[in-house]
Amino acid sequence: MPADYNGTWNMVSNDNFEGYMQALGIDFATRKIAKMLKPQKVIEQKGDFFHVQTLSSFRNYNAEFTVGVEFNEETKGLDNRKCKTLVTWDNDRLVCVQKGEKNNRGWIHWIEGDQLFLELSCEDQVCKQVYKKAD
Ligand code: YOG
Repeated sequence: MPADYNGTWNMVSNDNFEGYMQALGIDFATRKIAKMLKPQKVIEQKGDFFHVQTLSSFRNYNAEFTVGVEFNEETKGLDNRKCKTLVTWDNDRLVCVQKGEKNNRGWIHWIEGDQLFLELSCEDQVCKQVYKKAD
């Protein structure tokens, strides 16, 4: 039985998002706006199938994937790049590798209690985010 990520999760902290956005080549004006956001993750999981929505007042991002199945990801509204993306289980952690123009790109999710953790990596930058489960 894989871990259960279902739910609505609200951001509580966002460490080095600036460095992550710079590594992705996001322009200054967009970074200024994006830094102020407190996005929400809405996750629907059925076994190994995930629908992850990252919602904010500025932009939304939508990802659908099955763990273990590589797919073509286009980061629309983010850095607008194309990646070959694969998400796998590492015990109860979700580990994502985004192969493309940027080196060392990917993310890791895990849950501790009512908190959802996310580490986003690109090149030499790591952004650490924490979300809390909504009531
Ligand atoms: O999530 O890959 O949960 O897809 C990363 C933003 C800011 C837009 C969001 C909008 C990267 C301007 C998705 C913020 C910065 C800045 C809310 C992270 C790029 C552009 C959408 C992600 C995974 C794992 C699921």
